[in-house]
Amino acid sequence: MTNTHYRACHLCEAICGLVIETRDEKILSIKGDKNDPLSRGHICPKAVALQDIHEDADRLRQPVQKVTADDGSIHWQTISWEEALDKTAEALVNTINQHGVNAVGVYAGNPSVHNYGMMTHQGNLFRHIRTQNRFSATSVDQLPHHLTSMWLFGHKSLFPVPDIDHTHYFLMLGANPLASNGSLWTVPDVKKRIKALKARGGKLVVVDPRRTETAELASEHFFITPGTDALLLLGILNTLFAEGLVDPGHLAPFTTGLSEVEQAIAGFTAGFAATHTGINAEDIRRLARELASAEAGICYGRMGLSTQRYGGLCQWLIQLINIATGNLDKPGGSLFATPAVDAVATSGPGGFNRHQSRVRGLPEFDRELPAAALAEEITTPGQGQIRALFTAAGNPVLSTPNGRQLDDALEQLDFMVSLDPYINETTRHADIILPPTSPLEHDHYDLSFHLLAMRNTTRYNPPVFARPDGALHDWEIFSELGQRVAKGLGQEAQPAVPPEQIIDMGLQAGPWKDRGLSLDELRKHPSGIDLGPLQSQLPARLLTADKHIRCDTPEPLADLDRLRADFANAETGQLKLIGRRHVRSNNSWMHNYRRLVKGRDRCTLLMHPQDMQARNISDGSQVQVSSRVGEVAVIVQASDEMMPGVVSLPHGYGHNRQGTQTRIAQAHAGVSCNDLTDDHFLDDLCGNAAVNGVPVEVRPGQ
Ligand SMILES: Nc1nc2c(c(=O)[nH]1)N[C@H]1C(S)=C(S)[C@@H](COP(=O)(O)OP(=O)(O)OC[C@H]3O[C@@H](n4cnc5c(=O)[nH]c(N)nc54)[C@H](O)[C@@H]3O)O[C@H]1N2
Ligand SMILES: Nc1nc2c(c(=O)[nH]1)N[C@H]1C(S)=C(S)[C@@H](COP(=O)(O)OP(=O)(O)OC[C@H]3O[C@@H](n4cnc5c(=O)[nH]c(N)nc54)[C@H](O)[C@@H]3O)O[C@H]1N2
Ligand code: SF4
Ligand SMILES: [Mo]
Repeated sequence: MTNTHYRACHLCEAICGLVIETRDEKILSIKGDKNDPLSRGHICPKAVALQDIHEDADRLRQPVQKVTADDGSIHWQTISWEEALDKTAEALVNTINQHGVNAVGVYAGNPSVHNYGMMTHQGNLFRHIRTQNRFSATSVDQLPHHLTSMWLFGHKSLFPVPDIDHTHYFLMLGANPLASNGSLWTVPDVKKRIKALKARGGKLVVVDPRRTETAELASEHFFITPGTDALLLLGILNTLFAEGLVDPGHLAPFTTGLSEVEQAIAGFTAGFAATHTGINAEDIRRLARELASAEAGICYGRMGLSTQRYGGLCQWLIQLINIATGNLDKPGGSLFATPAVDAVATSGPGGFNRHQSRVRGLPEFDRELPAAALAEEITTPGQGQIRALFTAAGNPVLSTPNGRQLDDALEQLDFMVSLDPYINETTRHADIILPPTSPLEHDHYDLSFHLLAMRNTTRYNPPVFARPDGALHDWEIFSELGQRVAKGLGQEAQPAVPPEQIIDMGLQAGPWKDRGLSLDELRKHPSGIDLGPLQSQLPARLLTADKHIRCDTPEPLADLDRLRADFANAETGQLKLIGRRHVRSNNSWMHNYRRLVKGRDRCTLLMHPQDMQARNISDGSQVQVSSRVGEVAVIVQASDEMMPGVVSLPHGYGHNRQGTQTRIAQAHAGVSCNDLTDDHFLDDLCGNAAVNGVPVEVRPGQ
């Protein structure tokens, strides 16, 4: 019998609604759900990968344990869940008893936020391991946004969301939604929305060192020297002040500190920005004027700004510009979403620098340390050294700076366990791998992404397939381990309330409870329920103590000194490496699906012909790319999409390592960009990795 299932795609932040047809255990088709009020039928080529993930022969279905033979050879032995959970808990408890809680390290990766059971239940385990050595992909990603939101709006997850459907002017920096489908901005079908913006006479301006797919669609594109965006944003803000264009509008009664900011940034003129960014001063002033005079406008920046040397300053300045132009909390500007289950209401506001990493003294954020410090915390002896590591849904060997160093460090651990469906570059170092059910075997609710969505909607999906006998969901694995570790440590375990019950309670207590929302109600609307466009809601939504926005944040203001000093003696002429995303790929783990990897090699170095000529490099040849920490050999592709002086390499490749079991990925191995990125090249303000703007050299291959 043919069945029709409605299901969100969980692979990226666009959370597209899908219609999946099945017959018995077979998937017949995966299509976009036209009735989904958010995605309106949109999908990208990755949606079909849900079937490939589900059916992948390399995906583990049973826990495995590493067995090393006398001759040193390694094989993975299937073990029962009971044994795997008991052994894992025992190793964690022993480590804690012998060396203290900080001897256990934890790394949580990106899919954790796309899988709501992991979010609701990781605390069931982690509350018993109160280690300071917690790490996640946040510090290779959106850390500056959390800090900005905490500083300005009183909560780490109150993110202003660009209201693209109603805006007239969009200044977009360091983001490529045509490839990424949007980030910290859930915006399915972004291409159509950009076209609509232009069709109604609006303007999209893209600032990016590469003329990206999004830039091609823009009304105007500016190349910018990587890592100089803070100067551009300061030049814009400075112009707004200098030309009397600052008008916070309805924010004025509860916004303070703008005049202190005005004084602090006085030297950072458009002229100063022009000398370093590559954008001329008059253009910078024009951008400021256009944004200020637009009926409603947006300033938004993403990975290219978040993961560079001044990510914290950049994200803070972006919000100051939105505030100063009166575009925050305004339809057509950037607004806060009102999710039906409001994770903001039920989570702590976040904290910063309350403790520091042991070896390098890097600041904590929200009880997590920068991922760039993970390797040294494993390899540096002393009290608090990490001896056992728990990774969940992460591949830090390919995702964090100086990945080779981490790759080596993981071998030094006494014990490692990974909650992951694959034996990949990271999990190959584990002693035990605990594979969860396939995504289609568990239910789904977007706990994170409704908070970031450009329209308020809500949707719940039951599982598409029943889980195989004995298989465990991610949340159950956390729960089971939590119980065992608690017992071993003589603590009380948390009861395992299924995630859907938590959602049901959240819906009934949430901001839309008057609409009668509950899990039962959502089950009646499989394509989701539309709750309408984003609404203006300040100052009520602010979580600052006095419901004010204080713009003169001490930390970023102090960081201006670093910026000033760095650019007073900035080196020029050095090639800079930036990243690149492609719509058929996703971070490090979607290269094992034939339909997605087919076609030409995507792990190539893009370089401007001028830079190639200067180095005697010919198109399509192999080149050596080197940085302070490493070197890779890769095929170069001549491209006038690149700003001269800038080269681009995607991340998430480098699959040709011994002992991994991802056969298709190995055949499309590529090289890891993070073998070049530097664990000491950070945004010193936040501790976030600067994977963009890394100084490199490129020379012809041997
Ligand atoms: N140079 C450079 N580095 C980057 C970036 C960049 O732009 N440039 N981007 C950064 C960003 S934005 C991010 S988010 C990080 C990502 O960094 P990570 O989160 O560390 O890496 P992923 O590649 O997302 O790996 C996800 C892992 O989760 C597993 N997995 C997938 N689904 C599930 C599931 O449902 N349950 C469990 N338990 N496991 C699952 C996969 O098998 C894989 O091992 O990379 C960062 N690194
Ligand atoms: N297809 C696909 N989709 C994805 C992902 C994926 O890997 N593949 N990953 C998902 C994840 S985890 C995330 S966080 C999002 C990221 O979403 P986005 O941030 O939209 O994605 P990126 O393609 O990394 O865009 C960053 C842009 O910044 C530019 N850039 C680099 N350095 C600089 C700089 O110094 N200044 C400026 N102005 N620009 C710079 C790059 O050229 C690039 O175009 O995408 C998500 N969606
Ligand atoms: S854009 Fe593609 S990967 Fe992202 S949610 Fe939609 S279908 Fe999935
Ligand atoms: Mo990310």
